[in-house]
Amino acid sequence: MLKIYGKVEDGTKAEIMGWVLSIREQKTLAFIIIVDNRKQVQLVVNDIKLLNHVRQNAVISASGTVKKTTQAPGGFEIHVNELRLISKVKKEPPFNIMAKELPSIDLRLDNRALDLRRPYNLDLFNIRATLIRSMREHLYSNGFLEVNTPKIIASASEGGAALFPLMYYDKQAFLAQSPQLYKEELTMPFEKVFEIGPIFRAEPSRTLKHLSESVSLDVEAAFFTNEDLMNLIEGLVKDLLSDIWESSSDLLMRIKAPKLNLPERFNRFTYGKIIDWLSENGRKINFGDDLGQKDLELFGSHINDFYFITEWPIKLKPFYIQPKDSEVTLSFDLMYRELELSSGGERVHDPSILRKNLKGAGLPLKSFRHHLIPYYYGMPPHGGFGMGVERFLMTVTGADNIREVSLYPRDVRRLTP
Ligand code: AMO
Repeated sequence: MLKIYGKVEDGTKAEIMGWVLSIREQKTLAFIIIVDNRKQVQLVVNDIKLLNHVRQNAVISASGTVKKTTQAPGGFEIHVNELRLISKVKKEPPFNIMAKELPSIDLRLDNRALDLRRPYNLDLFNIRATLIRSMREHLYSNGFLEVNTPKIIASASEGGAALFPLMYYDKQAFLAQSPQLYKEELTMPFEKVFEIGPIFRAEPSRTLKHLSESVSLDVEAAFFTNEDLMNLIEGLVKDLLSDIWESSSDLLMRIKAPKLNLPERFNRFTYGKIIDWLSENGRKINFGDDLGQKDLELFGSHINDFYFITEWPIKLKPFYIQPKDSEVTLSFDLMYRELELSSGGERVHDPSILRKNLKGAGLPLKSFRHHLIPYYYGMPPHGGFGMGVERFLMTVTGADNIREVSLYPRDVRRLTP
């Protein structure tokens, strides 16, 4: 908490409370960097006796006068005449939050609140907040309604993907793997909806890009074609990048975020074209087989920016995706190099086709009884996509492990803190 009693100019009185990030002692004076509401402020202590038990991580309050200087973060420092220790450091911390060499990710995640105090993380999670705000603003300004759908559900929304079961009173329930079915239904009353919320995936894989609990931006719109959806997400990505670089370029530079290649128009490659290219480049894939990590790395490094993979085979897509013909679907994945950021497409809105697809996927019709109801009462043609917030943040910040961009990551091994 910082209070400056007047303009930021030499001699103005100021008070501050915050966390000590670092102390640099010289013979007769000391410089303290204090974190105030996620920003760094420099204190100059001319009487080092005032320091007493003050050390890194302690909470202090100080009062003094402002002095403008280009040497300090924010362009000013506070020359302290009173300093008070509010909360002492009571134990040796497991790592130094200012150390150049990072401790292991496990040690940092075990002590996450302390780790989040590292300047890198303060910047990163400020960028995340800006990103989320910008997602909201973009969708609100395009006429979308923000919604929240249940996270405790009675049956799989995607089929296939593994679910976390739980007991709901005396019944079996699951954590929602996606708001898919709800967002589709909501296009009937509301036409265009979006949700930013958690998705739960019982992912047995221990990879650098999968979490068991992730945050997803889910968008769904009546009357949008596959092409409309790709244009929407392309515009969204461009707006998000320009918003965060406009409002947070200093933070992005400090964390050494990469300058992303942003093409005029994102290329669209059909799945068929990609498997042809891969087979010409030494990786044989049969039509209908999924693209693996190695395939995406090879193709992604060749493209080197944002692009879409379209027309996925019917057999690789869930029951709700609209077929284009007897083999492929009206679907897309948005990629940045080898990383999948989003997937989506047009949906089936004819209840008889949906019933047929559910049966074909081996899913019990009984479990989808409620979901099928709106399809008989004016379900519009519709489509949408889901975009992983952490995946997008990895791309923006250059983080190579998805755990770095989640406040409290959950994976096969980690359920705490
Ligand atoms: P999908 O399962 O492809 O599609 O997920 C959409 C996007 O969510 C992110 N994502 C994940 N991120 C981190 N860890 C995970 N375990 C994880 N799983 C998914 C990815 C992915 O592209 N219902 C459809 C979307 C739609 O069609 O609207 C769906 O969930 O960035």
